[in-house]
Amino acid sequence: MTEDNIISQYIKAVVNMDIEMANKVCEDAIAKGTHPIKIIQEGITKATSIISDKFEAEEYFIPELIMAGEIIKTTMKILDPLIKENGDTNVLGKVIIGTGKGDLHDIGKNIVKTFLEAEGFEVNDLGVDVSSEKFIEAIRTEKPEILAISALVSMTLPEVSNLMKALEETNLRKDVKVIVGGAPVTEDFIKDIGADAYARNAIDGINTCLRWVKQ
Ligand code: B12
Repeated sequence: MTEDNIISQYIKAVVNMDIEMANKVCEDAIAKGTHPIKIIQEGITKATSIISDKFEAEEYFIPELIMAGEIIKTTMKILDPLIKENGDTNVLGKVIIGTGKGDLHDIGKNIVKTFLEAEGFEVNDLGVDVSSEKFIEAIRTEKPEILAISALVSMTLPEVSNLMKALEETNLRKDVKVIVGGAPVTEDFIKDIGADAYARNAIDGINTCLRWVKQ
């Protein structure tokens, strides 16, 4: 079976909520030499986009979103160690990462974290539904080079904007580069709130972070 066929089978298994098949196909893909990042970029991304369309079309509901989240988490348990294994061991800089207030999505954030660690960043993950106060406290005490925020639901965007204001008010803004990612985030939003960068996906985000620390 070709690599593209294996990825298609993975997508089909996730969309059909077949966790056993998804795990089996993922393990087969790895055994046949498929790069873990290809499974994320082509498999997970496409599967979640199909599930999202079905959710919007009211073919799928919350239980399917929850199940899809669980399936992807088990895939990431297989892929995580493989990505880190091939990673860099020099510490490039420190990143504070978290999902913004009001948002419980963490799959994308966790992928970004894995990639950052694989590249050699030290990452402190504050988790999900992180308040501005918690982000500010972590920046004050840990002095990271980069603040990475994930926002998947539109209602979290005003919270990210409030966080940027709080960074200015506490005089910490000049000390950190801020990158924001997640489906509802746009370049215009980033400009409006005065963050430094937007990332379409994890690879894009990691490349920006690498550019910053290697400048
Ligand atoms: C799985 C899922 C869930 C799971 C989450 C499980 C988990 N542990 O994360 C559960 C069931 C909990 C869930 C709940 C809800 N969800 Co939901 N969910 C999804 C779904 C289908 C997939 C998200 C996902 O994991 N994608 C896979 C990852 C790999 O992609 P990603 O998150 O986009 O991350 C990539 C990039 O965006 C980027 N990235 C992301 N963050 C960051 C951060 C940085 C710094 C960088 C550099 C890059 C980066 O890199 C990642 C890897 O490439 C999306 C659909 C979608 N298209 O996103 C809806 C979606 C996000 N959910 C949605 C909704 C509405 C909800 C609920 C409100 C439903 C409800 N009525 O209760 C709740 C919200 C609860 C809350 N307060 O957060 C909407 C949001 C609409 C909006 N714009 O506001 C979406 C878009 C579905 C839809 N089409 O309507 N959901």
